[in-house]
Amino acid sequence: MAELVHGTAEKIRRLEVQGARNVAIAAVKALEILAKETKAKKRAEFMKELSVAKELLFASRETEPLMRNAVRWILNQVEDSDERNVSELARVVSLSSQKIQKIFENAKERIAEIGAKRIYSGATILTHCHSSTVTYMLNKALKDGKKFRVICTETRPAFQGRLTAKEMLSLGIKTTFIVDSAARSFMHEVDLVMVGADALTSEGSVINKIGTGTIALLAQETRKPFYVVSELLKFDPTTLYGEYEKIEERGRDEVWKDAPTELDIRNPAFDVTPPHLIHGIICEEGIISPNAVTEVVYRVYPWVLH
Ligand code: RUB
Repeated sequence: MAELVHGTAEKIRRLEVQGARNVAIAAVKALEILAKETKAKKRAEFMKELSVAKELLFASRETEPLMRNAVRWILNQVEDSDERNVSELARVVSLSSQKIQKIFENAKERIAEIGAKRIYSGATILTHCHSSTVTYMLNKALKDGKKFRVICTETRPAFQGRLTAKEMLSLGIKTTFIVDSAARSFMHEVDLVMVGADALTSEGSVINKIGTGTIALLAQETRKPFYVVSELLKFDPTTLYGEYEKIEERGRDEVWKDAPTELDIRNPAFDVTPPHLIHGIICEEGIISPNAVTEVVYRVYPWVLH
């Protein structure tokens, strides 16, 4: 059974599935398949399979609390069930997986409705990396009749900005593509910065693709609003209890294949943007201050904190 989940974990690790939402959806779907195909006869055996799957998925990428919250929630639903029958437990996994995907879907819709209102005709929006939440919101603004332009950074080393640029073009949005280091040169053309998130911390910091923090500083320098577009379930509850959010460090080959072996190459996938650089977090509960994140998560998804 582990092989089934192993395949998904590998796709996540290799960035064949990228972006926090897509990663979380792939992970919960993998649990659903595991539940459908399990050969386990006893509850304990099935629980062991789920636990191994959880560890494999968690290890695929370090900075993905949305995936962790979702997987943990599904496992808790199974643990809380009194069922002994494996096929009934498998049903709990399927239903819970579908339920959490529905929560993601509703949040995405709500975020798009709220965020699209901040986009006005004639605006130029700078985004970094590829966030499905941001691109969906931009699509909604377009459907609402707004005419705007997008600037995408290429997002080295894995070039996720190309995904964003292609998606924008396919929607018919006027798009400019720049190298990451050109961001400062283009800030005077930007009206709004809108980026996604991988993790929200209890102190109101946001963790997103490497380079996001630099762009936030540029937005501050030029007094342009810097918005984070994110569902609340990207909150990492362990940060409330003192843990640091781990920043995934990826392989050197992504940065420079065949580089001199004695060269020290570092490749952090994400960086931290502190709350004082964030204008607002556009989430399913509205546009909130980064400092309000813990309270709002506690109100809407109290189970995340337990
Ligand atoms: C993707 C990235 C995205 C967030 C949000 O990094 O930083 O901005 O994950 O995406 P990577 P979404 O390509 O390394 O996964 O809004 O789709 O959850």
